[in-house]
Amino acid sequence: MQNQTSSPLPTFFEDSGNGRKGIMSWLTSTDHKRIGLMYLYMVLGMFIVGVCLGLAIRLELIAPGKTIMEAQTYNAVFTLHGVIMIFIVVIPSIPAAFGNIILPIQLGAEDVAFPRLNLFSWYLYMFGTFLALLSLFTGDGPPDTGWTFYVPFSEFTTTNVNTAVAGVFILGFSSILTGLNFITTIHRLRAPGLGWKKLSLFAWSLYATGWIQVLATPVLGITVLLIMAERILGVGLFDPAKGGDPILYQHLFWIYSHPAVYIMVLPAMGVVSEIIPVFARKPIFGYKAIAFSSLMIAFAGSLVWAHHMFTSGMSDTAVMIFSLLTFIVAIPSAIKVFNWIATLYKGSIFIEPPLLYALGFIFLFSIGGLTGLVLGSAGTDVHVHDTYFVVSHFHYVIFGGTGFGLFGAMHYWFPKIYGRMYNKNVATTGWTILMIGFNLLYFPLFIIGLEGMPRRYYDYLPQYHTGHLISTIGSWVLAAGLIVMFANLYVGMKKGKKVGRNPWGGATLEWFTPSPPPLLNFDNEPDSSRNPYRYKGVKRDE
Ligand code: HEM
Ligand SMILES: [Cu+2]
Repeated sequence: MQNQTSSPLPTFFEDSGNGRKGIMSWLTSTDHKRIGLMYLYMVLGMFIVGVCLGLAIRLELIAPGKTIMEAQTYNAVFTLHGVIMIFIVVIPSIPAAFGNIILPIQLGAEDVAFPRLNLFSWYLYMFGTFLALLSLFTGDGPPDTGWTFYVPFSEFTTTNVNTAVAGVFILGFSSILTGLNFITTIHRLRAPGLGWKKLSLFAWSLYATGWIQVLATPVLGITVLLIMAERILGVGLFDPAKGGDPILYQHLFWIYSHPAVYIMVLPAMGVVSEIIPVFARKPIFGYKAIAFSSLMIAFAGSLVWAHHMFTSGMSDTAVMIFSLLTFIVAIPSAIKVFNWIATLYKGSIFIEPPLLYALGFIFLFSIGGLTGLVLGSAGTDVHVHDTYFVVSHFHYVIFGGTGFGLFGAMHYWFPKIYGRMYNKNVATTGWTILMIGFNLLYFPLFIIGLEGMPRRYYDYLPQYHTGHLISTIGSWVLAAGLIVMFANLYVGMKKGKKVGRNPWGGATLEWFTPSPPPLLNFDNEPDSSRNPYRYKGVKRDE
């Protein structure tokens, strides 16, 4: 991975800053770029595991009755798929990987505020992942509760819930510390002249995300500890048989897990806000509105958790209030979408793979967001709650949203990180296959969901067969798209054409340093007082 650059300084691949060589130079590195890459590779590796589990679920559902696995195995497979995708893949994906790699450079800083804590967070992440995977092979077999660990079932299932929730607890710590590190970095390490109004929108999105990570994640940590207290010590908190309250569990769980969807999606929105103006060659429309809407989403998103509980038997007043509040979160999300479209309007658009992913995000996330209103409206939610409509909705939001945001970030910052360019035609082909596969896979699920197909079921009535069949075929198309995308990036990393500092003509600070950047990020003082979205005079060097 060595590269020449126009700079006399060695790249961060060549100079680890700790005097060590080989794998140890990575495992002991406090360089934010190396830590970010270690997150990225782990996240992508675990993503592939999660995708294989998803493909297994789809294969089982290709026809009614048993196809490839037993019912109990099925329960374990969808639980693991959910746990891996949510806690190990999507939550750390953009912030821990690209936040780490890009944020300090965009701020004109040499590293994050607490580099050693940053490395420690990565080890916590590895340890939490290890525990979650360990739950597969120890005790009474893998957990079968679904990623939500709902009580009272999670209290008396004999499967290995304890190890899995211990893993989630540790993963939570990693996320909190990363959030804390980013908040401090943004407050303290901005280069002179880089005021809040010159902050990149990606940095704004990480700032808003950081606050959710710090404030909401502890609630999840305590909640899963309480599950363990109940399972191991027999304390009666949630189990009605012991005088506990299962609805209390649902409240505590969703007080974290709804804001967590914004931990997942805000950074992706930040990526999209970076990509759109660069490829439209136009200053971002509504900079302040986009920055402020991130904070508004973080705030308002913390008040809507009980929209997951409309059918749980809570009071009608609570149902109405949470339904209303949910509609309010739609406003800042829509503000962003309108501003992106307005940025594209009359721009001199050049279509390249990062832009395709950003457009894919807008398209898929809008479908996910609008169907979210169907779920947020208490009247309609009662009919589709716990059906495949929900499964489709959240895949459009988290996979179509965060997943495509992550792929967009990979294609956008790839030349910066490796100093090379992947094959753009193959990247476009991969994107096209992914878009077709994605919609084939998930759109039919809206329809069978509306018709009443419940989620988390192993078997189904024959009337749902066509929808399931199309969806399973779609999962193969999607997998093919992923293979094309990953293979292309891998080849590009090894053999791609070398690029200079600024292959897209971006105006945020990372584009003014060599590709790959040197250890301390810059070879000469960057102009940190420049407007990050002003493209006049910014040359695109190919
Ligand atoms: C090839 C890709 C994927 C396929 C084929 C797939 C398929 C599925 C299927 C069939 C279910 C089971 C629904 C049920 O019975 O309730 C499911 C659940 C789920 N998926 Fe995926 N999925 C994929 C990717 C993703 C991604 C990228 C994410 C996260 C961003 C994700 C997150 C989840 C979650 C959280 C659940 C819920 C698990 C639970 O009910 O406990 N999936 N997926
Ligand atoms: Cu929610």
